[in-house]
Amino acid sequence: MTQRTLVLLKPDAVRRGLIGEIIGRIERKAGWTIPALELRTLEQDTLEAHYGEHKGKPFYEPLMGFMAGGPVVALVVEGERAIEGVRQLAGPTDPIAAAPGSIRGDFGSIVRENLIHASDSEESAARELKLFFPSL
Ligand code: RTP
Ligand code: MG
Repeated sequence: MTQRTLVLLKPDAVRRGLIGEIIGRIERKAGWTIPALELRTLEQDTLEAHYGEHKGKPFYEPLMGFMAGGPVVALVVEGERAIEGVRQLAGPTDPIAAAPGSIRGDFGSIVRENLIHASDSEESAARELKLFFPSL
């Protein structure tokens, strides 16, 4: 089942020079491709639309500040079961709970600064792909 998913390398990943390391892991998955990729600083309205499900939670405002604090790399990953697959590469939200070998487990320690976002369902992927790459 070929899927497309929206991935963001968060500002901490870009700032720390981990773009190549993280994209390399995605590229090495057999048959997966990257049909679109862009470095950009996210506007407030894009961020609000993207993380709207978390509005009102205690971590929402600091998350917005963090995500707007530097450029991100937005990319589309396409391939066999890509939605579940990128979530597996990323590991769980809390980098300390994430297993070594996962992106968050290898490089993160702070819950907010967990390096990568990946769509969590087909519905989220459709919504997020339209938000970040409307012409694709
Ligand atoms: P994401 O949406 O970024 O792919 O991450 P996720 O599904 O693993 O986690 P989610 O629950 O959707 O949370 C979104 C992002 O908010 C930050 N966060 N901070 N307690 C906290 O301080 C806290 N909880 C979540 C993280 O950056 C998380 O990835
Ligand atoms: Mg999420």
